[in-house]
Amino acid sequence: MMRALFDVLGGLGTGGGFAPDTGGEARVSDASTVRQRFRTIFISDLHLGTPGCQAAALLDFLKAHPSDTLYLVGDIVDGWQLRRKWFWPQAHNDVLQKLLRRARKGCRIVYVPGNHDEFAREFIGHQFGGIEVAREAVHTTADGRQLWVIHGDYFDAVVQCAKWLAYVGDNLYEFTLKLNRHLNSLRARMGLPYWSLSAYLKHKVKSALSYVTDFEEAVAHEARRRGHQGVVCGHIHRAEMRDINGILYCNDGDWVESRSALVEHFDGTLELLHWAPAAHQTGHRQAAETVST
Ligand SMILES: [Mn+2]
Repeated sequence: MMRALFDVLGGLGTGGGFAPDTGGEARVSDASTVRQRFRTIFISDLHLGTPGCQAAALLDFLKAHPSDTLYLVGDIVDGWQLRRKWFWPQAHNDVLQKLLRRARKGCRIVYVPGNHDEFAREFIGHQFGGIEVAREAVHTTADGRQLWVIHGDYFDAVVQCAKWLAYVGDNLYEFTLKLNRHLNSLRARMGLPYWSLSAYLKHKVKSALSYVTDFEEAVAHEARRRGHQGVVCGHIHRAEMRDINGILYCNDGDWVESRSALVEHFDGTLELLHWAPAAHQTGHRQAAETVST
């Protein structure tokens, strides 16, 4: 629903996961790919506890890609949905067990709760089963860049505030329509062609109302203010990696729709991965799920 809402608000296309570090499109990885270890993996918005969570695909992804460090960037368990209706199939247990086993085997796991799992924010500073719970984190890449790691829901309020400012801007726009008439009668007297100030401003206001762009820019702006070189977040279910005014903005996407992750190679290169489950495994997995649920 969130995604649909953002699609309407932002007029989004699909994909578009541009990877500036590798200079190409986001790579598609699947179960047939050779097992590959990464220095760091960032995933968020798993929404365990909802039917939308693609737990089986996530398990395959985690098996195919071990890592030294794993960041869980919020909305891991969907407490909001679980309170309304209990939904907890075996595959969701498997994901939690997989994560705990990974921590036991020496993977550093940092859990930054989001808004759907805000209950976990009570445990900030603690750890369970080797998984550290933190309000936010700063990750240093192998090539020395500092990335601020946050879920991103805080910026809803920032964007709402920006929207309010845009509304004020809209009233100003009404005023400019009047100004436009005067301006153009003046231009006509000077022998200049018609120039639409209102059309120009309308374009400006319209782009100011794009939620996704506002969110991305607000997050990047705050990362810069804090002196980081980049930021990794989730929340809006839109995988992205791009430069925003000199700040590397990374959104690791989600495991409800896009099945995406941000990964760091051992040389510090960052890359967005989209997980495509291998066709021959899908049938097998569905059969297994039917038995276990
Ligand atoms: Mn969220």
